[in-house]
Formats: sequence, structure tokens, C-alpha cells
Amino acid sequence: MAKRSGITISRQIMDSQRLHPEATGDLTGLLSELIVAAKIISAEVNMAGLADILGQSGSTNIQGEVVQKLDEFANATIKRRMEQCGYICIMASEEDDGVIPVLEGYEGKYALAFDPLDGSSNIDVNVSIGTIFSIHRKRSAGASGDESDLLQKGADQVAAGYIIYGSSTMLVYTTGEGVHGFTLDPSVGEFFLSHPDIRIPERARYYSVNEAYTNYWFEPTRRYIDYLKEIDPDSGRPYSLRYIGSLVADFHRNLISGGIFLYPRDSKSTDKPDGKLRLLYEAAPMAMIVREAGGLAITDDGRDILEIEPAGLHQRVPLIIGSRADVETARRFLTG
Ligand code: AHM
Ligand code: MG
Repeated sequence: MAKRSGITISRQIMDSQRLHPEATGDLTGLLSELIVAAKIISAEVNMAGLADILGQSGSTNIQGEVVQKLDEFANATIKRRMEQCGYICIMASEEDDGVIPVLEGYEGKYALAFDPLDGSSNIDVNVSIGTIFSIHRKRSAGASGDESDLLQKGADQVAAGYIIYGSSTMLVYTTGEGVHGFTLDPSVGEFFLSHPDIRIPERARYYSVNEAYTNYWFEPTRRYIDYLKEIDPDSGRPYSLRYIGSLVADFHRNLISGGIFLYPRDSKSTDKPDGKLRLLYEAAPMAMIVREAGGLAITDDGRDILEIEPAGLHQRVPLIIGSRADVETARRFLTG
């Protein structure tokens, strides 16, 4: 078959809907709304560096309006679009403590969890940041959803993805049929298929972890990282370290080039007994994406991230994610 080019994200989503005659188009509609939100946030992120120059930083802009921080802007943008799209019944965001209802009369059949702008502390230094999303099917009775629609394990996600605002803006998502990456052409405002059917390399030469925390780690975590640094050219060690400190950017890099990312528990500090990253809108969606791309995601005691039953909206979880063979090796160290 001839290679198709110039495929827009809407075309690709419609094509995949066509493979499911039973589909109602709601998931397609939901993803389309998220894509619009992504474009709006992308435009705002790209302007962030100009804010000072244009005199729009501080508490009010030149129109006399209060300027929102970018993460608040991203959060409000997604909530506003989704609460009246008619495809979802309930939402959870990293920026909101409780569940976020949708407008009455607009209740749909999906639940959406999202991190509106992950890594937002990196905005001021022009480092890539991202939006992460996770979609489950509604399972509560009645029209309006409740927390139980969000507290579902990652294995039951119907779709997951992220948008990375980097040297270009990319959207990477899966509905369980492979992982596809699209790059935004800002001149026409469209996402075009640039990375069809992404496969993460089986084994890699890179690891990503905040190594400054070594002294907080449990001994097996330390032993595993020491192993990656041993000199053994036959098996490709030492690995190289790449840590950006922005999950979407670190994950994306590893997805494309191969690598393993770790955010383990602390043994000593009570500050991060379960690591830092959140299960519902950081670890679980990335775990679905990596599984669809051939990789693996586990906790630092060897449990499969996708099998964890969430107990709270903002539950944290230790995360080891990336190239399958590397994560399997890590699991042997961590559980051995
Ligand atoms: P945030 O949700 O407050 O932005 O924090 C999450 C970020 C992730 O993007 C990144 O992986 C992690 O924090 C880095 O944390 P650390 O600075 O402890 O290495
Ligand atoms: Mg976050």
C-alpha cells in the first residue's frame, strides 16, 4: 500500500473510528475537543517568553485583565472546553483538589483526568513542558459521574496521551491500537501525522532519574543505578544520563530514543514516601502509552502500574518506565 502523507489528526481519529462500526463517535468528539484545547495552550506557551517584552507579566496585562499563570490558564482552558462538550461526565485535574463536574445537561459517557501543564516550573527557562490526559469509560449509575468513574485502574483506560510544547508542539496518543505522534504546523493550525506507530526500542543506553536524591533511595534502587554506570562495553554500559526534570520531555525522549525513567520512593525523607508523580494523570497514561509502544511501567517494588486500583485522585506512585528490557532488569534489581 502506498505510504500516506499529510494525514491530519482528525483524519486519523476518524479512520480509527471507522474500524469500529459500534463506535458512536463520542471518543472522536472528545479527542477533538482536547486537540482544540492543546492548540490554545500551545499558542499561549509559545508567547510566554514574550510576556515580559510585551509588558504582559505581573498581575494585569495591557487590557487591564488579570494575567493568569500558564498552568492556571491551561487548567481553565481544558475545563472550559470539556465541561460543555457533552462527551464526559466528570473530570479531575492536578490543579483542583476535588472532582470537577460538567455542566448540567452536558453529561457524557467518559471520565477525564489531566495534568494541564506538567513541569510548569520549567517555563521560565524555556524547557519543554506538557499536558497529560487519561480517559476512562463512565461506570457509575445516573447521568452525572462521580469519583468512582475516575478511580479506575490504568489497564481500563480507553485512551491516553500527552502534548509536548517543545521545539515544536507534538501530540502523542493511543486508543489501544498503537501510539501515534502528530506535529503541529502552526502556520495552518493543524496537527499532522509525523510519527506513525511509535515503538520504543527494546533496550536503551539512557537513564533518566534525579540522581541528587541518591542518599534518599532504598538500597536496591542505588544498586540498580550503580549497575547502569558500571563499565561493561559488551552490554553497552555505562549508560548515559539524560534528565530534564519535566516528565513529558523525559518520557518523550525515552519513547523515541529508548531509555528508562525512574522516580522512586524515598527511604529516609517522609516528604516523598511514594515518589512524586501522580497515578491518575501522570503515571497511568504514560504507562498505557509505553505498553502500546512495546515498553513497560512498574512501581519500584515491581508492580505493574496499569494494575494499581487508585484510592485517591491525587495518589502518588513510584514510577519506573521505559524500554521493556531495561525495566525488566530494573525489576530484578528492585525485587531480587
Ligand atoms: P509538577 O507536576 O509540579 O510540575 O511536578 C512534576 C515534575 C515532573 O514533570 C518531573 O518528572 C518531576 O516533577 C521532577 O521532579 P524533581 O525536580 O524532584 O526531579
Ligand atoms: Mg505534574
